[in-house]
Amino acid sequence: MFIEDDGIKLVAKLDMPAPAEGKHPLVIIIHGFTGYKDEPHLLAVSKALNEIGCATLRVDMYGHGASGGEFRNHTLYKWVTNALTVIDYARSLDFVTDIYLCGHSQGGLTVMLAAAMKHDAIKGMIAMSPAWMIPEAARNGTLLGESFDPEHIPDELPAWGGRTLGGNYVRVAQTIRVEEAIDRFAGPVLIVHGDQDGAVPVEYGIRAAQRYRNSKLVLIQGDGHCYEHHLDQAVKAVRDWMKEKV
Ligand code: FER
Repeated sequence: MFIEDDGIKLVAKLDMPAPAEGKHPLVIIIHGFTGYKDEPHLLAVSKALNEIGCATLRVDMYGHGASGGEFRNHTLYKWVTNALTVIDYARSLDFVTDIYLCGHSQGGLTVMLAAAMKHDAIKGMIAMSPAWMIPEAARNGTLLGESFDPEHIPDELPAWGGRTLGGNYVRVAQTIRVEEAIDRFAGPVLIVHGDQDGAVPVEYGIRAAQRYRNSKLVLIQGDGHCYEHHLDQAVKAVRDWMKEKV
């Protein structure tokens, strides 16, 4: 199925808990940069949440997976407005009680920003390896392992896997102040981060957990960006945290 955001089709998958009857909390799950909704770590989180009575809604964001838009044209503003649209879609479903957000990496940054904007509609948030260094790195000219002049941003940057990213991605990212967003969300937050993450340094997970007013931090020892080694531990952290809420 898809959710339409101003003419862009966002492909999404809604998974219900068993039994499906009655009302349930819903967790919106958002992938990272170059990711998609069916990545193994997202499927594992989704399944675990279904098992404890939560519905899940995994969404391909602008320019990613099967959704509309070109990768090179995606920006954090587009992802954030996508997230706001998906939240409104979730609010329109009559089986939904509380809405939670869960995002991985750039999706983690996206849910941090969206939770701040819609804090009255979001019960809680899970940020997995949240890539909230992106705005700072864009201001410093050090994104994607490349250096550039942050005052003279190239029109195109090489991204992972032979992809090309438009310079407007950087221009948008430079304007975002994540600390302000953190301070605008007072609900419960779970941060999960592998301490060997090579894409997003674990210090960012630690600093986010310190700054959120109501947070829990789970560090996964010896694990990387997508929980390649201890996915079971990352999933357990999400399940245990969520189980206390439902
Ligand atoms: C970067 C490092 C990490 C970056 C993006 C990420 C755009 C995001 C990772 C992810 O979402 O998995 O330099 O630049």
